Order: sequence, then C-alpha cells, then structure tokens
Amino acid sequence: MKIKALFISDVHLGSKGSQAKELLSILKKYKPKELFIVGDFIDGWLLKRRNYWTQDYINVLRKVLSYSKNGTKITYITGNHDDFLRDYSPFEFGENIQIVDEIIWNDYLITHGDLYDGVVKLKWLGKLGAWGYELAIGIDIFLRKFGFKFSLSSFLKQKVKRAVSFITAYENQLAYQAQLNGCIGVICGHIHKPENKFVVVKNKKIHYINCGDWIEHNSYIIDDGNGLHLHK
Ligand SMILES: [Mn+2]
Repeated sequence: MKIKALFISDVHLGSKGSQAKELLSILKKYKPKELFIVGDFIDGWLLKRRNYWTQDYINVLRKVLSYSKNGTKITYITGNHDDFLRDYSPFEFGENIQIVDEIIWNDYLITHGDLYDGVVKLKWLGKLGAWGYELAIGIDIFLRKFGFKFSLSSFLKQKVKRAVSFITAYENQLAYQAQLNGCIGVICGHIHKPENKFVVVKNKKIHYINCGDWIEHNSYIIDDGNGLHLHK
C-alpha cells in the first residue's frame, strides 16, 4: 500500500522482547515515501552487555535498506537506547538516509522524547497491574499478623499514581516542546504507550501522537494523505 509516511519507534533490536518478525510484515505491507524511525530502534544498552542478534533483526535491517534503495527517504531519530548515534548526528548516508536527534516535519516536532522526560523514570510501575496489587494486599495481611506497620499495597498504589502522573507530565511536556517550536503537534515514542490525542498548551490544541513500541503494542503511525493515524 502506498502511503506518505510511516512512523515507528522503540523497536529495541537486540532485546529478546523485540517483535521484529511482526514489524517486518508491516514494513512489507506499506510503501511509504518517507520512513521515520523515532528512536530506540537498536538497543545499544543491551548489545553492550551481551551479543544477541537474530535473523529477524537482520531481515528488518535489510527491509529498511531496500526501502532506501527503492526511493523511500529514511529519517532515523536517535533515542536514549541508541544514543551512541548521537556522537555522529546529524549525519547523512548517501541520498536518502539521515540520522538526526530531532526534526520538524510538516509542522510536527518529531523527537524520541527522552530529552524531555525529566528525572523521574517510573515506567515499570505503570505495568504493575491488578494482579500485583492483589498480591501486595495478601502480603500486607501477612505483615500485619506479625505486627508490621508498613503497607505494601498503599505504597504501591502511591507509586502507580505517580507513574500515571509521570505519563501525563510527559505528554504535557512533549506538547509544550512542540508549541515552543511553533509546531501544531509532536510525534514521539520512548514511554511505550501508543497515543493519539490533543493536549491543550496555553489555550492551544497540540496534537500529541506517540508511536508506541514493538515489544508490547506493535503499534505504528501512518500518514495516508488524510492525516496521521495510529495503528495498534
Ligand atoms: Mn527511549
């Protein structure tokens, strides 16, 4: 299918959780004029510690290169897990591959997002579901029996609340950055939470759109000529 642009982020090649095979089928499905890789494509942090590279990863890289061979313009935006590229960015490979830290495209700020995420990193807490909470309540009953005053469940509940407010703060901050740059929206990744919504910044509606990730959500954004659409 021919489209204007395809956006993916947080593929984390090098991580065992990376759904490279599923990504490959999406890359095969579309023929975009432009491909935006919105950071954390290669997990340099993990690769530094151990060598894990599969045929699926190779196939994804080959597909990206064949995109470029067939005329798709490729913009690779660096993320925190592939920040080793930031030493070289901005950088151009041949005619249609560029590596940048962020870019403005059609009045959208495209950035991975880690540059604005502040110091609080509570990503994993957002994943703590009802199951973990139930377990915590069980542990609390046990603790109380032995006279402990600490409540794990209320401790965790507080943490989850903070994780939720972290996400909101992140979304607001990214929208604010878009507004600062005179943009109508922001396209980002980083927190592995696909999203397509409007955030009000100083009485102005800013389009916030997050590509999500290829570990849990296998989500992506396309521009089919009628605007940006999130698929998840
Ligand atoms: Mn990231």
